Amino acid sequence: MLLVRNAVVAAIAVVGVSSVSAFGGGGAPAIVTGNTTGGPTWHRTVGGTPPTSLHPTGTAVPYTVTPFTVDATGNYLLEGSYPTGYDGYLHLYQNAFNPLDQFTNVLSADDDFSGAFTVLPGSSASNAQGSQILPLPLTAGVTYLAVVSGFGNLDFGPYTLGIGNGPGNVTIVPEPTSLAAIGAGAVALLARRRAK
Ligand SMILES: [Ca+2]
Ligand SMILES: [Ca+2]
Repeated sequence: MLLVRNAVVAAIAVVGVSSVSAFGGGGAPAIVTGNTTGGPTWHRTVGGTPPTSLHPTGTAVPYTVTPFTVDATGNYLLEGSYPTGYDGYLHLYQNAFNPLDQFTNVLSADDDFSGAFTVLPGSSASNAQGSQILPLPLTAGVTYLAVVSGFGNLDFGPYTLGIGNGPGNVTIVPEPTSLAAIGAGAVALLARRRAK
């Protein structure tokens, strides 16, 4: 039951992702654009590797979830850019993400990054609220989940998420359309169970 509920949560969150693209060739990053506006909300953590506490005011922050895999084990970077200037936040989970169980499976989280982006084009100098998760060892074939949200409950909007700078290709899985279909099936399953 918990697994089904998590699948529904992930499917609903991914609906906010509007486009996915990846460059060809070895070690290709994935660049995802999306929007957290109107998304489900969570009580986010305070950044760290791993985070160890919940933030006192970021108690109901809209988020989206982007599952991905890498095809070669090694260090990868995650970056978040928030073009409308709201204060965005980036979390990385492995295997599963439960917004009500923030410290299970969490690897790292970051609020602000002031340097030049590596995976995303351009510099974050004009986007001081961008995020970067430092190179972390990721394992080929494991499902990771990038959670984009905001600093505060009113921080939401469009974003660009970049995952890469590693030895292998980054693949967003599953496609948002097929995941939405899985989510619809899970919702129907829940409805049938509740009807009994
Ligand atoms: Ca930020
Ligand atoms: Ca900030």
